[in-house]
Amino acid sequence: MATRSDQRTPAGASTAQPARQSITPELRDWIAEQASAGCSPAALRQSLRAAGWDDDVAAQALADALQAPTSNSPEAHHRAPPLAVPAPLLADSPPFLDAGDRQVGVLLTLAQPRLVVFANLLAPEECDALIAAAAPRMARSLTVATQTGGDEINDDRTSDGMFFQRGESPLIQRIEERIARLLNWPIENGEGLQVLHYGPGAEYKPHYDYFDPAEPGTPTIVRRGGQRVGTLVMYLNTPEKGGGTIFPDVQVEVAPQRGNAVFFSYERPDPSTRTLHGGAPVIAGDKWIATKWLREREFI
Ligand code: PD2
Ligand code: ZN
Repeated sequence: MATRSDQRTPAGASTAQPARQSITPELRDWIAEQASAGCSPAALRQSLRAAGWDDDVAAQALADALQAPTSNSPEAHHRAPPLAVPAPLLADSPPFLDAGDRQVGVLLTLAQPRLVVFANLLAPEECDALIAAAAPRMARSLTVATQTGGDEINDDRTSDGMFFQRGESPLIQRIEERIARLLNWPIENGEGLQVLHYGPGAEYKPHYDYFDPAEPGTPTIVRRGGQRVGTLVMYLNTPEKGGGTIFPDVQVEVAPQRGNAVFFSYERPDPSTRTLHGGAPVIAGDKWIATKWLREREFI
């Protein structure tokens, strides 16, 4: 039987099964992937039984998955249940949040899209140290090529950038721990921090950060950690003019100020989240940011 190297057992099944088993989107996706890799329904049913699934549930899951679109398909995302997303603890409207080693200010919150502007997430020295560590490694920014799942130069993004490895230095590790605490999201689910530099006139045209389910490269991309479900853009300097982060659907513009950050989450890969956003052109001076994208699952 053909199995994917990173997922050898039916998703959702474990040795300790709950009394009532339910057919999760992960299980449906796993079945669809195995079937498209050439595995017969009978062999799949046997695998599910061996993994502890009740035979009736296995049969229903097979019938379901082999006729319904998967949760990554464009037809599916309207009816797919919302994904869990990172979420700062804002229920009692605190002016500051405890991010472990730092109190972070809450300047603005919006419900739809779910958006929060933070103050003093990074100390000025941390911003300077990030820029200094990133500067020698900058190259013309690439974006994920949704046709193939690889990287490509994109004319919509006229900035230079680089990625740090997760935890690659004590500074990066400390900032990542702070972000994980602030956003209530496992550190392992974060992509490596990306630093971008925009010169005068440079911009990042409006886009969504999730991977479009209609693009052919998306299944390859989301194999590593699932969908993106949240974005944190941290401002490492204060441009003289321009360079705000814009949200055209709700006509919001966040002013880039050193140490501050804007966070937004998206519970499905769909424009209904109103998370269309862009980096407005820098009018004078330059702009440095560090972006942390958060995935559904561990990003290896
Ligand atoms: O530079 C920004 O403000 C910006 C705008 C849109 C950054 C990103 N997207 C990003 O890093 O995804
Ligand atoms: Zn973006």
